[in-house]
Amino acid sequence: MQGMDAHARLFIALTPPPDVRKQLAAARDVIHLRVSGKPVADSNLHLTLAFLGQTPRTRLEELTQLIDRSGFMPLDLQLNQYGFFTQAQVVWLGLPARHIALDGLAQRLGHGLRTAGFNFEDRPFSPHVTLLRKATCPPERLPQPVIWHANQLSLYESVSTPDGVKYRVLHRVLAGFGR
Ligand code: 2AM
Repeated sequence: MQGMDAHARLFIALTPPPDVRKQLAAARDVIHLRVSGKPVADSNLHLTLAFLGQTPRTRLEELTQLIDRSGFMPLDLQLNQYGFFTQAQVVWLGLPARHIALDGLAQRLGHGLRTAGFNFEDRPFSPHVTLLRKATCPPERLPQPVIWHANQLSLYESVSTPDGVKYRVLHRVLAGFGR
């Protein structure tokens, strides 16, 4: 397409339904009362399963098929673990323990991406929702846990705009409706 970059910065993530998005935003705001940092916009809240980075747009169709065939089923997540990535200066909300079905989904996606030859960075999976960027310290007190019945898996493009980064859903699959 004319004027459009041949590559897109992509990642695959769980998209919260509106009620969970509200709870995540509320948790972020409670933390932000005590910790300075840049709040992640409501519309950008997500849980990343696989990060691809710069990817040729010519491979988008292949990626949507891979996501459709990932065997995504609903996941019940209880997010009540707050943390701080010191180097990235990120305050996050995540799970208190390993979640077998979530880990399995991330593994299947990673395996599919590697097998198809995508430029997939194979870091240990550390499921989290980033709430604050450029944060200075970990949160002191924990707000209410967030219960997330996850039923939407999305392919996102990260787009830089004058108003900051925006995450655009390019493709979505609802749990149990993949191919
Ligand atoms: P973060 O929220 O902890 O920064 C879009 O940038 C999403 O991809 C974010 O969830 C971000 O994690 C994640 N991300 C960015 N770079 C990554 C990398 N190299 N490996 C894994 N995830 C990454």
